[in-house]
Amino acid sequence: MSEMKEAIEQVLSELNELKCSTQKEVEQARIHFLGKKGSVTALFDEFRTVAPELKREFGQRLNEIKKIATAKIEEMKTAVGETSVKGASGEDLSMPGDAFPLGSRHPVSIVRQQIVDIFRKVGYTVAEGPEIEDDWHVFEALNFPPNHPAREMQDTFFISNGHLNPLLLRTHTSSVQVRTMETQPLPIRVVCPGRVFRNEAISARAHCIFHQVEGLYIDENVTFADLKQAILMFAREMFGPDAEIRMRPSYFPFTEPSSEVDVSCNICHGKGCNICKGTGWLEIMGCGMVDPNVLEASGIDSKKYSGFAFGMGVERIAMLKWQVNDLRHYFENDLRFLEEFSTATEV
Ligand code: 2NM
Repeated sequence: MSEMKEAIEQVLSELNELKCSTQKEVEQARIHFLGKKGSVTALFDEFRTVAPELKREFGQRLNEIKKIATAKIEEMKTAVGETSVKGASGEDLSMPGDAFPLGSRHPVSIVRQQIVDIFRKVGYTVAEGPEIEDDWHVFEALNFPPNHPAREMQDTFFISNGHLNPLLLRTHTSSVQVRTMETQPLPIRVVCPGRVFRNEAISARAHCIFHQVEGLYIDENVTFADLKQAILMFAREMFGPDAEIRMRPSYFPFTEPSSEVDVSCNICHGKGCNICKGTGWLEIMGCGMVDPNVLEASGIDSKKYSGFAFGMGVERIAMLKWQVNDLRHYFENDLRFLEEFSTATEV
């Protein structure tokens, strides 16, 4: 029976030295000791040949060994983390998954949201409308004369022609503001973000699709001073508290007077750089007092009410913010460009 004793000692010392660092090793150890052909199982097989008078002693010893082996395996399982869940082909379903790379917001989307949020904070609501519009909402109601060049085929994408009120792709989101004036009660404070379409040759500075945010404020006694203050507020929220604005006279069919707005260059702070072409100023938007003809066309009494409106290109604001030098970057979806904005934390 000395062989049996030796075998027992051998198994005990192996159990003593057992160390596992993975689930797989624990399972291999379990098979090694307690599996059908395991060493502990083998001792029980051998037990059958033990002389009757020794059965009691060996029996107790073997039961002890089995207990020790089982406890040791359990201990190892806990030590390496017993959370494994096996899939159909044995893979560990509890393993953490591969990190899925998150995309980032498109710069146009980030800036459009920023612009809208600046005006929402001071009480403007957001309105959206159709991209396919009719002549009335894009031109007629906005005081465009019948022969205005913007109405020509080469500037506007027409969908149906030859009607009194043809369908076309909107060239500005002012059409949404016309719809707001036609349907909403006064006073009106609204911003209209959206995609607009112009039949232009694509270049670094022009694209046939771009994004606008336009704003409209109508109430009794709204003045140009209110317009100026609203735009100064916007410029400082967007470009920082030191931003200054200046207004240059301009012309739009839907506003009178009309103005172009520049913001002080946030790159060189007026010293002159190639972004502001040495002028210290960057053009950011157009604006003006809504022409009484526009109010009347939407059924608003221009004797009682007045208002201001403004419009800006989202791509242009984003270009100034991030010094993007070519509009086409916004539409090419080159990941090397888009990933530049993955750390732009602004909503
Ligand atoms: C601009 C510039 C100036 C404008 C006018 C209107 C409306 F509908 F009230 F007449 N909406 N937007 C406007 C005025 C837009 O964009 C450069």
